[in-house]
Amino acid sequence: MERTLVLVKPDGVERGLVGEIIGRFERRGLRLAAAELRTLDRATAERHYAEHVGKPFYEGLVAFITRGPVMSMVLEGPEDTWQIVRTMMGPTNPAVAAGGTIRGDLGVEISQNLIHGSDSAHSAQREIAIFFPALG
Ligand code: 3AN
Repeated sequence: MERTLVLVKPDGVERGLVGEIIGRFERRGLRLAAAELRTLDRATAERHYAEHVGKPFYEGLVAFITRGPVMSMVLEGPEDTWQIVRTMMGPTNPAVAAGGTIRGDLGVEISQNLIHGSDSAHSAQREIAIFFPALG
């Protein structure tokens, strides 16, 4: 069993897509291990996006992720569950995401790309510790 962190970002919550997105993961066979709707403070957002500090889109990214509630969750499944989730999400830029992926079916803009998923087993561990320290 392996766990990964997923966030439905503020755009997804605002558009009422939380159920649609969680439903896709559940239908695929992944299990919810934890979930909480919360508005991130700046410190948590900065911790989460530490690898992007200094990039041109960093300030916009922090403003976006803190503008309203995110649905944070831990999903559980087989080995490399983080990879299953990433494949279902589609690439970072929804404009080039294939149909059948979450971003390809539901989004069009990179700055409003609906969802975050950990990009490795190591990132999953780090991010779960930020959002759900009790699971660590
Ligand atoms: P992903 O969310 O697919 O893991 P990352 O980790 O490379 O992508 O980027 C984190 C977030 O930063 C993305 N979800 C997106 O919102 C934003 N982002 C990444 N690259 C760009 C870019 N070139 N322009 C605007 N926003 C970006």
